[in-house]
Order: sequence, then structure tokens, then C-alpha cells
Amino acid sequence: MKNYLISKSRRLRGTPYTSRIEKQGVTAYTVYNHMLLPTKFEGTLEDAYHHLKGHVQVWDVSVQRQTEINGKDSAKLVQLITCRDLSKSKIGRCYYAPIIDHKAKLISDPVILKLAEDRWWISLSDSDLELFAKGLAIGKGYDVNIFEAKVDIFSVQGPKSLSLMEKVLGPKIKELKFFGFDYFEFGGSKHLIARSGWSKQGGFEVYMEHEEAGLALYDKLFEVGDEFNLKPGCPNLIERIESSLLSYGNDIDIGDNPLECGFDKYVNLDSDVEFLGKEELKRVKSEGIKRKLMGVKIDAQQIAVNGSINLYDNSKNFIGELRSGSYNPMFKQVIGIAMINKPYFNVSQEIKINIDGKDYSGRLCDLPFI
Ligand code: THG
Repeated sequence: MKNYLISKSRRLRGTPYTSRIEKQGVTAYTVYNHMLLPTKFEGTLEDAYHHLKGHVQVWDVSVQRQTEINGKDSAKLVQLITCRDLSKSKIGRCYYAPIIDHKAKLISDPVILKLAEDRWWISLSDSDLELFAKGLAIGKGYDVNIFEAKVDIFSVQGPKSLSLMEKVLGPKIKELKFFGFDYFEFGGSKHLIARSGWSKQGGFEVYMEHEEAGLALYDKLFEVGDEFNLKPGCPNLIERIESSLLSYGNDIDIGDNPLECGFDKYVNLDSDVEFLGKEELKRVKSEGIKRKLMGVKIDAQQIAVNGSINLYDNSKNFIGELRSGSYNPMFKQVIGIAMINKPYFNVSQEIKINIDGKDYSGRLCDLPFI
């Protein structure tokens, strides 16, 4: 597949780490939240996958922008836009939460951080949530402030992330629970650090607000990182599919509802909290979903998914679309994520797919893969 250069401009924002990762060997970017997201470093994607699963990487994920909502009515507004019940949410915790509109369509699948009773960060997937939230706040007359906070996250992912972070920040980091956050001192500033990140190999995310001290922390990790075989990296397509971490715009989008996406545990219809799309979701739930996000295993050795690829059954009936996929070294075949229509969403349903002019067979499975 031919690749093309990306033309940088002010509109396509760089990050505080761009000059660093360009020295560290970044070779490709994508665009996410109007910003540069590295997708490849020197070496193959498969090398980076094995390294991520065995060691530790630091990623520039500044594209995970924070929409801050603060003020008297902020809790009301945050609850209005998510179907996850946040009424018992705690300060110092992160919540993976579907954001939906009045028709229960998915606007974003961010991580929500509760900083205070009246202060929230919504750590966006690729979606212009700020405009949606502002429109609602204006229409409802809510007393809130909504803006993009000046925060640039770097992520430390991999099985050796805890040892690396402990070496630099001390033993208190070990007390952080999954999806918890706290403030840690480095270089004369306090940094919000969460135990989270877009891999299933364990790790942390540093929500960098103080650039000088934050960049010093980034540099310090690389200064001491050799012992842990630290390398620069980025979200890894192979690992994230294997781990079933969904990518907004790829696996799921504004045409889907959260029940189709398998977000059932983040859809709370029985409590009395008020949110957009609640009645619609109740209707969808009682009627049953008509499509479902599923795993696919394909007897092929490579694939490049740049759009949707149609899937058929053995009698050539259209059954759904593959939305992302990659060769997986552990399964030794291509695995992917697909939206499958009723009545075909049975586990083990056989599928046919055409990749680059050649037909292949495969099977559906439940998510997650492992
Ligand atoms: N971290 C932060 N912001 C983000 C992402 C992130 N914004 C964009 C994108 N990633 C949002 N999407 C996801 C998808 C999955 C998870 C986090 C963000 C995730 N899910 C776990 C899982 O599915 O097992 C845990 C969910 C839970 O149980 O609460 O981590 O990565 N800051």
C-alpha cells in the first residue's frame, strides 16, 4: 500500500512532545481531535507489539483532549450526556462512559474524571464534544464553564510500567488502583497520574498541565528507562484489537447505539438519573438490538482496513461489516472487529470476506477475544 505524507499546519496541532518523538524515530501520524497522533516508530508494528507486551513504552497521547466542565450545574450536565449512572461517582476516579445524543446515538466513548463535585474532565475519543456540551448548556440555561483544558497526556504502558514509575516517583504510585488517579510531585509541580491507558498491558497516564516539569518527567523516564528496556511508542493496532479496546470512528461511531456496541454495563436504565436518549434506550432494550459488535477471526495472514469491508455468509448473504482488523501473532491469523446484523450475530457463524481480490473464510466470536 502506498503511503502519503501529512502536511502540517497550525490547524493540525502538534503537541509538547512532537519535537521529542521526532528525534525518537516517529515515522507516521494520524489525525485525532484535530491533532497529531503518532501511529508508527522505526521497526515493524509487530516488533512494537511484542515490545509492548514484554517491556514498557512511553506514548504521546496528547490527542486525548480534556473537555473541562465546571461550575454549579456541571454534575447535572455531565450526567445529561452519559447513560452511565454517575450519581455515586467519586472524586479521584475515572469512568469509561458512553456519551449519547437524544436518539441514543454514540457521540464519544471517553474516560470521565471527577476532579471535584463541580469539576470534571472528559477525556475525549475523536469527537467534538465541546460543541455538543455548549449547545446543551446554553439551551438548558446551565451555570457551567466548558472549555478545552490545557492538558497533554503521555502514557506509560507495558508490564514494566509500574517498576519504571516507582523508580522515578517513589512507592506511593503502587497504591493507585485501576482507573484511580492522584497527584504526584516531580520537578516542583504536582502531576495528575491515573492508572489507565489504551492497552491491556498495565500502565499509567500522566495528565501534564505544567509543561516544564512535565517534560522533565518525560525526559527523566527515558534517562533511567534502559534498565526496563523502555522505548518510545504509540497505541498499537495489533495489541488494541487483541485486547478489544474500541476505537471511536473505527469500530464504533455516531450511527451506533451503546447497546449495539456491547456497552451494556455502562448503560444504567433502572436508576432515576436523567440523561438524553434514556427513553430511546429503553425502547431499544425492550425490542432487542438489531446489530451487534463482534469479533471476527479470518484465515488470512494480512489485512489493511481503511474503510468498512463487507462480510457475507456461505450463501453470499450480506451479514455485516468489518471495521478494523490486523494480523495477530498470537492467534496466527487476522482478527478484527465487525458490526454484524441480526440474525447473523451468532458466535461461530461462518463468514466470507474478500481481501485485495481474494476470498477468505472466517468465523464470528464474542468480544473480548481473550
Ligand atoms: N485514556 C484516556 N482518554 C482516552 C483514552 C484512554 N480517550 C480516548 C480513548 N482512550 C477513549 N476510549 C477508551 C476505550 C477503552 C478504555 C479507555 C478509553 C479502557 N477500557 C477498559 C476496558 O474496556 O476494559 C476499562 C473500562 C472500565 O472497566 O471502566 O480502558 O485510553 N485518558
